Amino acid sequence: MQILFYSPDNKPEPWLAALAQALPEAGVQVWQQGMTAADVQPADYLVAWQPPAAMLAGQANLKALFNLGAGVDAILQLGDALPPQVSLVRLDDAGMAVQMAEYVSYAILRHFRRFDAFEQQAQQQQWRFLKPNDKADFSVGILGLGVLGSRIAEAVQHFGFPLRGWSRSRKDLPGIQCFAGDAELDDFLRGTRILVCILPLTAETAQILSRSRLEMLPRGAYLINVARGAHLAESDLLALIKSGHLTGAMLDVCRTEPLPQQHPFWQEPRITLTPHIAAMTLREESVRQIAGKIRALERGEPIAGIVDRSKGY
Ligand code: NDP
Ligand code: OXD
Repeated sequence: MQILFYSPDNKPEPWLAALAQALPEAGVQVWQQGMTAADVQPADYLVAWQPPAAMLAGQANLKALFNLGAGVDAILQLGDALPPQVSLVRLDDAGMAVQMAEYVSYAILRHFRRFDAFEQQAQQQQWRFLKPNDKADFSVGILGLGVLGSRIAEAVQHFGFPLRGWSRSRKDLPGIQCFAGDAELDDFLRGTRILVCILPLTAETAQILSRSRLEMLPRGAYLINVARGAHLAESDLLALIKSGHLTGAMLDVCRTEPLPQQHPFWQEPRITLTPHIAAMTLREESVRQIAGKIRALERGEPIAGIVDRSKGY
């Protein structure tokens, strides 16, 4: 069995060691920029994050492409370069869900408990009481109730926030007011004080956080985007914060990453930025999951996590 590996950070060695340990029977070749089909052995499986189309050239024996992340938007942009008979497999939690739950819980509590305001006071050496917020006024709404969104919901539920979630198909989750489909999005937004976006980036969800949608949130709402930068109309967010409709945002993802130095987000103190670290790919867990799935495929068994390309996730 032959695996072709690619990671844009150009540090394949620890991945090669992990793959060799988990799948000693496999030969693994690293794909590098500039390689042509003639440089590459025919592979059965690709394991990659943000692979360029050139990596797929001439790979006629390919059975599956394992994405080293949950979001497959970058791979689907390759279009026809990824033949339809090749299964595209996303990481299925692999240690990301608990990280996502930690990040979003922190962001919610930091805002709800007014730690963001206390941080600013401390910078000015101010020891001043601020009136606590009332949890009943802080309904948390989660856009996306998949692998990561449902784990966020489970974590947030423990703190007693009123909780609502939105997905494409209808869910029935205890303690969560569930909304489904475009027809119920407006109602979902109107009752959401803290909005969490954990949707995949698809043709339907791109730019979903636009001015008209964010204006449906009640005045004083707060945004947490841990999905993709292209979900958000960035200038609309800034305008709504400046107008006071939104109190602020915590963003782990931006349209251009790294965020350019001149981007106005850096100058807006009500926006908290992190560099796409909400849930990182964990090497050991990911390789263990991928190795298990490759073995299952080799035995002719079905696996979880195959992307439905017609839906885009
Ligand atoms: P899943 O595929 O498991 O879940 C996606 C959820 O979004 C599902 O509930 C799905 O509905 C819902 N959804 C998709 N399209 C629509 C739509 N048009 N209308 C309504 N609901 C929709 O994905 P994950 O939870 O694993 O990951 C979500 C995203 O998080 C990834 O695609 C990635 O972009 C991002 N991510 C960010 C990371 C970071 O560090 N910032 C790390 C990892 C992931 P249904 O259940 O009905 O199918
Ligand atoms: C992912 C990510 O999609 O890290 O896994 O953003």
